[in-house]
Amino acid sequence: MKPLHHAAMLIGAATLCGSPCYSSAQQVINTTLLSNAIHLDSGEVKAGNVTFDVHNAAGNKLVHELVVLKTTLADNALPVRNGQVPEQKFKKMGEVEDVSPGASKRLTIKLAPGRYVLVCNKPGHYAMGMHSSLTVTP
Ligand SMILES: [Cu+2]
Repeated sequence: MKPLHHAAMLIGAATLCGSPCYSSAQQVINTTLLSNAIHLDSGEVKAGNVTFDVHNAAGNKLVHELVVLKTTLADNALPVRNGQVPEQKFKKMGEVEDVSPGASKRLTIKLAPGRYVLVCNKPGHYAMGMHSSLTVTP
């Protein structure tokens, strides 16, 4: 009885060994879409798989999105044409389209070290302040 109990304890400990045990572990950024901002709970992550847990909490009850662009430009300094950031001018890493008011969607992408900008590219929304920057460290 006693050795069995011991084995169970070891398995339990192994199961508890989650993300901090491996450097390649999943990193989650809680991303909140607001009418005039995009809030990240962390503006810096390590290179590897990054999951954006995107929640639309905007008070304007509009559908929003999250587009991840690789650029060294400041998040408030992107070019705008007809109310939108010309995504084709950047390396687009991924996006979450059409997040309904109050809803959440997830996006997991692999990011190399560098600087990224996140925007909502619904017409006019970038200019309203829906952008944020993210730094990925080696
Ligand atoms: Cu938006």
